[in-house]
This record gives sequence, structure tokens and C-alpha cells, in this order.
Amino acid sequence: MKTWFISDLHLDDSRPHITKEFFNFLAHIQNKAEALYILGDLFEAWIGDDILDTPLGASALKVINHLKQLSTNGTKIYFAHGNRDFLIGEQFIERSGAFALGEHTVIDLYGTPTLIMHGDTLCTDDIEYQQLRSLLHKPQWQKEFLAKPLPERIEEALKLRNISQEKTKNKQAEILDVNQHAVENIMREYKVRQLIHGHTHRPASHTFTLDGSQATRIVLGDWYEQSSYLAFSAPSSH
Ligand code: LP5
Repeated sequence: MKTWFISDLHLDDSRPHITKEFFNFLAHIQNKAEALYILGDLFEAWIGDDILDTPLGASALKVINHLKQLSTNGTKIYFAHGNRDFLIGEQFIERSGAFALGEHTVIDLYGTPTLIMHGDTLCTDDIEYQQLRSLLHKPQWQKEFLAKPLPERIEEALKLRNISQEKTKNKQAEILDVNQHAVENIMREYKVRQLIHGHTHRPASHTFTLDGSQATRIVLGDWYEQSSYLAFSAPSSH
């Protein structure tokens, strides 16, 4: 039995083969997974759980059904929000049989305290994004946005996507990556030497020295072109 981590699937009707890969992945880990951690951006964009009761939610319902099957079969599914699906709400979580995680969570990964998160909060040099993020995470803003009719929400989401695409084109690569001080500060704050996150789409394992001991930051890959996951199993006892 293993513990699996994925993030940044960006599921979208325009990439049906990736949704299929995801369902194959879920079938593959069935009976082999004690836990599945989805660390944000499961969907390309999420504009409210109420789409689930409309034709627009058809693909998301299939995702829910596949997750539900895995959770019913005994795998604990944990979900952290990403910058694309920060509006996923209780309905999605409950219907999937998942558990919602907070922004930053420390888990015991087979004896190693490990901090897990989406990772966007580590990109502290991207000031414009952090300002946008703090607006989008305000409960009042979310309440007002979710009260708008669906076509209006779709239009605003598309507008924001376009602005974001234009802006990111002109940002330097270092600005789009995590800030090492932010990484070290949060690892110190949570007293961990292992961190797993997504968001940057730069899969890697970085080791560095933090206050005299070795620290590791593992970055999950995105699923734009192919599947990407990380699995841990209990160290063998002999
Ligand atoms: O997503 P990615 O990786 O391409 O880029 C992110 C940051 N961008 C975002 C925005 C999302 O891509 C759009 C999410 C749509 C989901 C729908 C949710 C609900 C709709 C809300 C509608 C208002 O997260 C990008 C980072 C990058 O990661 C790397 O970290 O750089 O950030 C930006 O590009 C932000 C810009 O720098 C600043 C944009 C300011 C926009 C202000 C006007 C907003 C009003 C528009 C609404 C009509």
C-alpha cells in the first residue's frame, strides 16, 4: 500500500485524453493506495459547485464518480485547493468522498513529517499574483462571485485567464518560481525538513541545508501532456 501525490492535472474538456489518463491512474492505484493527495489544480478552472447540477458539470460529475469509487474502496482522498480551483466547495468534496485540506498541512509520511501545499503561496516574488490571490481568497469576494449567474462567472473567469496568460508571458522565469527564503521560512515555521508541492510545473527534488540539517523540496509535475505522480511506501522493516 502506498501514499500517492498528484497536482496540476488541469482537467478540461479540451484535453479528454488527460481525463482518461486520470481515470486509468485511479483504476491503477485502486487497492494499492492507502491515501491519495490531490494538491490543487485538479481542474483547469472551477467557477462554483453549482455547475454540478447543470449540463456544464457533466465532466466534473464523472471525476466525482471515479473519486467516489476509489474512496468507497478504502483509499483516503485528500484535496488541497489550487489557484485554478480555489472555489471548489463542500459539495464537490463530499460527493467525491474526499477530505478538504487547509492551505498548509503537515502529514506524517511514514515517519517523516512532511508539509504539503499547492505551492502558489511560495511564489512571493510574483507580487501582482499575490495581490490577486489575496483578493480572490476574501470570503466576501467569493460570496459575491458565486452569487453571479453562471454565464457572467464564465465570462469573468475567461477574462482573468486571458489577463493572466498575457502577464505570465512577460514575467521572468525566476519570478514564476518559488522564493527560496519563503520555502525556508515555511519549513522552519512548520518544523519540517520535507516539503511537497505543485503549482510551478517544474517537477524536481531539491535538497539543501536548512539550519544545519538536510531538507528536501519535492515539486510535482503537471498533467498537460502526460500523467505525473509521486508515490511513497512504508520503509521495509528489515
Ligand atoms: O494559472 P497559471 O499558472 O497560468 O498562472 C498563475 C497565476 N494566475 C492565476 C489566474 C488563473 O490563471 C485564472 C484562474 C481562473 C479560474 C477561475 C476562478 C474564478 C474566476 C475569478 C474571476 C475573476 O492564478 C499567475 C501567476 C502564475 O500562476 C505563476 O505563479 O503569475 O498570476 C497572474 O498572472 C496574475 C497577474 O499577474 C495579475 C492579474 C491582475 C488581474 C486583475 C484584474 C482581475 C479582474 C478580472 C475579472 C473580470
